[in-house]
Amino acid sequence: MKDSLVARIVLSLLITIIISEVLITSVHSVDYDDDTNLDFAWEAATGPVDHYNVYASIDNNEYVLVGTTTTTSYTLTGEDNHKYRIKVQAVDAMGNVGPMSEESDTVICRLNPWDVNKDGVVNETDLALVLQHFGQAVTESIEPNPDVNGNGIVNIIDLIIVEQKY
Ligand SMILES: [Ca+2]
Ligand SMILES: [Ca+2]
Ligand SMILES: [Ca+2]
Repeated sequence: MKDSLVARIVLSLLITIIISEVLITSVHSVDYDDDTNLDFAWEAATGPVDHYNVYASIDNNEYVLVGTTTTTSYTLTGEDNHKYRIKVQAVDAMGNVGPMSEESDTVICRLNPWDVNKDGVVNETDLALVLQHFGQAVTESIEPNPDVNGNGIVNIIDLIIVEQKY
């Protein structure tokens, strides 16, 4: 009985003092990225952190360990039209692992989002797709996606972006 009490006290010390939970802060103001470098950042855990384990979920699949870092940021390499989220865990030099963080915001990798129908050219077809959905909310990752700037609504801004890339 005594032994297990000691073990429990040591364990709770590990959790509360050595490593705190990591608070994720996404560096994206919008939830899509138009290149393949998807940058994630988080606040440093308190305690003697040696490194962080970074887990990623692609398209809502289960989280997989993708790498470790000694800094408080990580860059995932995205692929076009896939969704990415991460979770992070702090680890100390003894290998004690802190609690898993909350999920980050979802970042959608969308290369050339102004080419709405993804045929390699920006032309009247893309403009027409934006106009067809003008004023509509876009909450899901749909294809083709007329919400060019990824802010959840199809409006004049999306039209302007397509016209600029025409
Ligand atoms: Ca980027
Ligand atoms: Ca097009
Ligand atoms: Ca929009």
